[in-house]
Amino acid sequence: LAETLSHRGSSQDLLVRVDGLVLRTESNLCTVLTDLGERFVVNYTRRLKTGERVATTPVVIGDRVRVRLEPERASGLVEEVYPRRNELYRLAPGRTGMKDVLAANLDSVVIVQSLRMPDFNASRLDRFLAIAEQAGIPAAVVLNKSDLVSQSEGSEAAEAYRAIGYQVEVCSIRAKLGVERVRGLIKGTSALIGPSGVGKSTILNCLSPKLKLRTAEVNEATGKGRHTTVVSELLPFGDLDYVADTPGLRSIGVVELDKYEVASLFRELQPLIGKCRFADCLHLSEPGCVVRAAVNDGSFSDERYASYQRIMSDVIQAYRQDWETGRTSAPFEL
Ligand SMILES: Nc1nc2c(ncn2[C@@H]2O[C@H](COP(=O)(O)OP(=O)(O)OP(=O)(O)O)[C@@H](O)[C@H]2O)c(=O)[nH]1
Ligand SMILES: [Mg+2]
Ligand SMILES: [Zn+2]
Repeated sequence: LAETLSHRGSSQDLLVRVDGLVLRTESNLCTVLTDLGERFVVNYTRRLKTGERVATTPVVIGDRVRVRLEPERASGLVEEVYPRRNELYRLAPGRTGMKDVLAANLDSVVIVQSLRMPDFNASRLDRFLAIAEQAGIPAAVVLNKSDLVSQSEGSEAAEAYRAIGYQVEVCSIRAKLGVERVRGLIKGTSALIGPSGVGKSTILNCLSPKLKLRTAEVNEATGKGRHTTVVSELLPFGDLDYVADTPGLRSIGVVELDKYEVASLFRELQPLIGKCRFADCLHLSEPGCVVRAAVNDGSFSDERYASYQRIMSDVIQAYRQDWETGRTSAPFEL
């Protein structure tokens, strides 16, 4: 009997199980665009284990999923998240040690910063670049609001990062300068990420006016954004592409990173890896260190080295915390 039932059920199953792309997630609902072009808002279960390091949510934008639709298609459930090609993640805010996955299966990430309001901050940009490197997703940089600074200020910041090998576009959406060069950065499935108030939603509205995303003035007194976008959403862009508008991020910390891997997040250090006198060199104060030699001869900038030291100190602190809370049993050594 069971066999007949499951057999009879299977022809129906074909009709009610569909594959699709996650466009948006909110609490435990997500919007899925099926391969047949229909949109459904369906549930997913948060299978969060405690005590173990896990992600804050099991389903993110960009995920490919299989959905089971209930009869009449009134509701549905994500049955399976297909393996991810890549994932962009940061350390979840708070002292959780958890991984906050921002998006999956991206072809590129566009890191948006403003030159003023909020002010450009190289160390913050370096953290965004670091998580993109860790994810192995090609990153480009947009420096917006060039109308608020001198031309030399914009080009100086841009040149520093171009020299490392990143594509950098300086633009002003307000003055309509550089808009098309920014459009050129969005190919395949991309995500715009950055702090609040830098103009991510304004950029997308300018490139695709029908989107009508909500934007808001930054706080005049503090120069900080107001966290206007609250949910990440993957939006159809052009005929074939998708682009995500995401909420401004207050903090970017690395997670699931070993202290020996920090250098690999700095593109200009990649050719130097393995060339120090000691194989376990952390490039802090060891003798015969080629990274510190690069700082001394100016080929690795002081600002980028300062960013390296900050990320290293986070990694060491996280390791110490894991060791104290019993998450790792490996002996602690600096
Ligand atoms: N001066 C100037 N202001 C701009 C420019 N681009 C955007 N803005 C303004 O910056 C403010 C913030 O823009 P949003 O698009 O809301 O910023 P966001 O990055 O989406 O911010 P969150 O959604 O909070 O993460 C708005 O008042 C925009 O009009 C620009 O090129 N120059
Ligand atoms: Mg926004
Ligand atoms: Zn070294």
